[in-house]
Amino acid sequence: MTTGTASDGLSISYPRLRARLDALAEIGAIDDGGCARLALTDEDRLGRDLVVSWMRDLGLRVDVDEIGNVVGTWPADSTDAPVMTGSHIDTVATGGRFDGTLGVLAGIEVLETIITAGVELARPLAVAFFTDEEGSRFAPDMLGSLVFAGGMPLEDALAIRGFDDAVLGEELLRIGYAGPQPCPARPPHAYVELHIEQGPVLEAEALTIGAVTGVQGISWTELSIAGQSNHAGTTPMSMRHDAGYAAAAIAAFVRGLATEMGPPQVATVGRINVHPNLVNVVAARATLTVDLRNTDDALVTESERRLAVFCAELAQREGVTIEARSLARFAPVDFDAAVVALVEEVARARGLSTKRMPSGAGHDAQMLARMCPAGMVFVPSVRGISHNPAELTSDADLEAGANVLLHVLLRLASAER
Ligand code: HGY
Ligand code: MN
Ligand code: MN
Repeated sequence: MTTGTASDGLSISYPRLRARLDALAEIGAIDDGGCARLALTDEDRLGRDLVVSWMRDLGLRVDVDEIGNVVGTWPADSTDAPVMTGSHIDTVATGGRFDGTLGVLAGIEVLETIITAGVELARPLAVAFFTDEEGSRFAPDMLGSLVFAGGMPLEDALAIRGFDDAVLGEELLRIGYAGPQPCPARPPHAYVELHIEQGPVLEAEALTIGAVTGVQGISWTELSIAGQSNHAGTTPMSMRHDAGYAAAAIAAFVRGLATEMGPPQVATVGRINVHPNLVNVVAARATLTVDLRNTDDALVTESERRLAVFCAELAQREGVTIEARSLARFAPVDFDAAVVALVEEVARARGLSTKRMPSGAGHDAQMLARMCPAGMVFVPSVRGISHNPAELTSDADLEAGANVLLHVLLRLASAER
């Protein structure tokens, strides 16, 4: 049996972690080494089945809740609130192999290391993967952890219709992951998530570990534009009600708005669909999504207001109608100061360079922060690239991050308080 102090020398097995990362990446594999496992698709089901098999092989108690979140707990018969880690295994359609999966598989690796070493802890441990973190098929993002934390009623989440018109609850049943565990869940004792930074900061400053202080505010809006289809050759410009032009004007506007507001404001039009989408037809309709983010919630609200004013003027000028539907709106979140300090302390004790920093991306940890002390550990992204098959983090950084997670969890699970 290993006690808390003797476990200071513990390290994860990187080859075992890497083998699981690569095995999971085979599911939904796309060109250039990327992954496509959109939430609740068959690829997501196969990925879930594989990760659950690893949890069961480790002897964890595996619980599936009503929104499909999966939690593996050790000891299997424990009833106390666990120290939890985890993330997500769903991906965007052009994803990499580390976004989300690193947090889940490093969590399994940490538990395997602790169980194998026979470490006795004051608290149980748990590793989770949450449903539909990406929000790319069913908005909003971080949906499963939002329901887990009580931020959205289960029935509202199950009724969500995806961008592909599928109904979330039906897809959850179809893939066999509508579980019995009630939502919202009982709060864990604490939650710490390991994740790739997905941005350029750590690499640019040649740092290894990010002690994440929180997550910036997020606003997603879907805009539906209705104009009038007409002949591209015969219709004078003054007579057009061009939904395609209006969509493009909005995309240009939000780019200009973010540039004018300056960092950390960002704005993205990631989806644009026009109808009938033909070379010689002035578009009758267009739908697009606008993603606005800032660490300052007042500035997120200001950017939403500026967008609404622009759309009203554009609709009037172009003789189109523009309807807005909010898909996601999350205020910035601050992580628990003691958890942030613990991440920093453990990283420094392991001789790793570290920096306190906010997250530009949304994460399940921001929802767990509603129910318990939460924090995150970042490792660098090569060239700051993510949501792209070229997503990459070095083996050394992956291993360093997983070992920081190991020792942060050991400290949280050993502490009596
Ligand atoms: O949208 C996000 O920031 C996350 O990738 N779901
Ligand atoms: Mn992620
Ligand atoms: Mn992502």
